[in-house]
Amino acid sequence: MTPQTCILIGAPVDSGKRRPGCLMGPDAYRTAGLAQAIQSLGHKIKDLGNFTPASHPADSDDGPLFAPNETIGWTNRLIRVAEEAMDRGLPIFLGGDHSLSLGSVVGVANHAAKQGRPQFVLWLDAHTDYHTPMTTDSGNLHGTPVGYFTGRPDFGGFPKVTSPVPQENVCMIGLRSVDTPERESLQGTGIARHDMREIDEQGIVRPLTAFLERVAAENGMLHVSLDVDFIDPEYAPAVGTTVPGGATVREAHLVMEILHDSGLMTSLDLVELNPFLDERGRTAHLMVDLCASALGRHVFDRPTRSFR
Ligand code: B3U
Ligand code: MN
Ligand code: MN
Repeated sequence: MTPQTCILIGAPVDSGKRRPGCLMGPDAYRTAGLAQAIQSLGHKIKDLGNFTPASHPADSDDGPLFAPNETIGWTNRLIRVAEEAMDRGLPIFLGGDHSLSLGSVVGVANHAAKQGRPQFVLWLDAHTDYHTPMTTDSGNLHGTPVGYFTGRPDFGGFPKVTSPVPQENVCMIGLRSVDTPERESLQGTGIARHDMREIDEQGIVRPLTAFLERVAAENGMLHVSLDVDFIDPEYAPAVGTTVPGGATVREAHLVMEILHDSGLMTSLDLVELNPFLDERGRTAHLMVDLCASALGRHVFDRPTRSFR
């Protein structure tokens, strides 16, 4: 990979669910040596520090949604930050819970639209996060980003999505916890959904490379959203919603290594790390190591896999 300028964007978003702690994520990544790991691979780092939400009305305790106004504030802020960062390098959003992706993905998709290039999204997660504010049972907006950036209705109060990511350009890998309304609304969409059974039967390389070939064929921009719970909680315990049966450390690294070989990734989210639940920083360190794999860390040189 040619050397990149990686823009670190601290997004201590904690409003997307009730259990607090993800606000410590950005600083945990820094403490675990993220910048040093990236620099040692020959890339430049620009750390923009930690952002705050755009001003918003106070949230009340009544109503079906948890902290919607704060999440709207974050979405407004992160759309702008993402749009600007895309002009300067490869943004890495340091979460923060997954509701930060309402902003990060819409921002990078706006930038892609300006360039006249299609936006693609690789969603690495146990969950599909395809709810809308009307379908969520939990009221936790970290379960809604894919619904939002693909242009589902009922996101009243949120910024209008002017460049929705086409369903056909979204690929989800790692699924093992999908709510009934999400399953029903996903049926008949063009969103590629790869659950853990498929990974167990066929391996993780096949769905990934099939998707990357499409991104390359269409000269797309590729946003990768890595939820800690994509990985099995045995290796990545620092997450609020542990779902057993996730990707192994080896599968997760392989995904990142192939992403690097492809040269296609243009932006990245690291989300749902809750350092309060970690064991001596091991989950933060694993996420840093995965990010390093995505940016070129490897054991031996090998002929590069070309997707073009
Ligand atoms: N689908 C459930 C659970 C969930 C989604 N994302 C996470 N958990 N991390 C919900 O609350 O929407
Ligand atoms: Mn998620
Ligand atoms: Mn998840």
